[in-house]
Amino acid sequence: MKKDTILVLGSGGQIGTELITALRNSYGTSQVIASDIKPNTNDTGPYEIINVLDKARIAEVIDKYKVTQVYLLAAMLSATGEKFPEKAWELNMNSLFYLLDMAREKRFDKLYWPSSIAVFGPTTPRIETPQHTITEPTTIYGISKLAGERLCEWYFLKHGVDVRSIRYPGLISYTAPPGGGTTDYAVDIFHQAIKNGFYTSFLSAGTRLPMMYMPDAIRATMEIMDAPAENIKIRSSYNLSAFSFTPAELAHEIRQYIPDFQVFYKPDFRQQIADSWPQSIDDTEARKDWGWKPQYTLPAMVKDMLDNLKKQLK
Ligand code: AKB
Repeated sequence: MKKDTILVLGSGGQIGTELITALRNSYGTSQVIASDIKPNTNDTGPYEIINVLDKARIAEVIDKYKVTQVYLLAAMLSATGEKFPEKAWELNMNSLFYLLDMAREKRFDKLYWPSSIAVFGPTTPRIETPQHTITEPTTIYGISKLAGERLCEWYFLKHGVDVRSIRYPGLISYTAPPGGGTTDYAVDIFHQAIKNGFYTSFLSAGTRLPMMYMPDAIRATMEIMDAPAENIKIRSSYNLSAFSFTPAELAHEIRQYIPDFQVFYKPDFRQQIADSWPQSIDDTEARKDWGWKPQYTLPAMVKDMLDNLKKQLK
């Protein structure tokens, strides 16, 4: 078992649910403290109710368990953020400020904070988007992630804070549902395919976006945190890539298992957000610096999603 005591803030979300299990397998259940804003009676290890906007409460829990690493996963995503811009800004920025400050005060050693492909915008090159390129996001979520990236780098350069980050693409998983993102269709489509045999997509048939299966995202997250500090050359956030697809291509793959599956297209406000994001990502730097390599292809992901969801829904 590895050493370290880890606090995961926002552990009840799409990433947190699976990250907690993976971290507890590596570090031991008692070493990984799950936390979210609501009680969770299903959690099998240490659990604390924490609102990430309550700095004193975060500090209290860090001190109580002598936490050495923090994963700050609580955030408001792109689609919900457009509806509640002030709340999104407050939640996404203040929580990060608090944690970076506590890391600067040496309350704990290492911080993980997720960024997103949402830092890119309509003026960014959309194919094989490079690590260093134009970043002019047009969503509040994207603006908060870009500001967050700049803050992370500033705290590293000025104060030596060991903060590490990945720009996640859309994440696909069968355990916990995503909450309020533009890429959420790529999870919901599986549930509806199995339950009803049809799905109405809020993105158009040809909208290509970068995506990743959750086991790869969890592995990437743990690998970047495990890498020697000197290998982490980028202290804003790393591009990360697995595969890209459109709703029509995903539906085609699902039809290999559910031949009568039908998809209807009714784009809404999320179409504009998707149109401002890259279609594919160049993740050379992550591969070079800390050995990132995705394992799941689109067909492998679709098979695994359907196998697991069918078992679950039974
Ligand atoms: C969203 O759609 O908002 C997120 C993301 C790409 O960061 N899944």
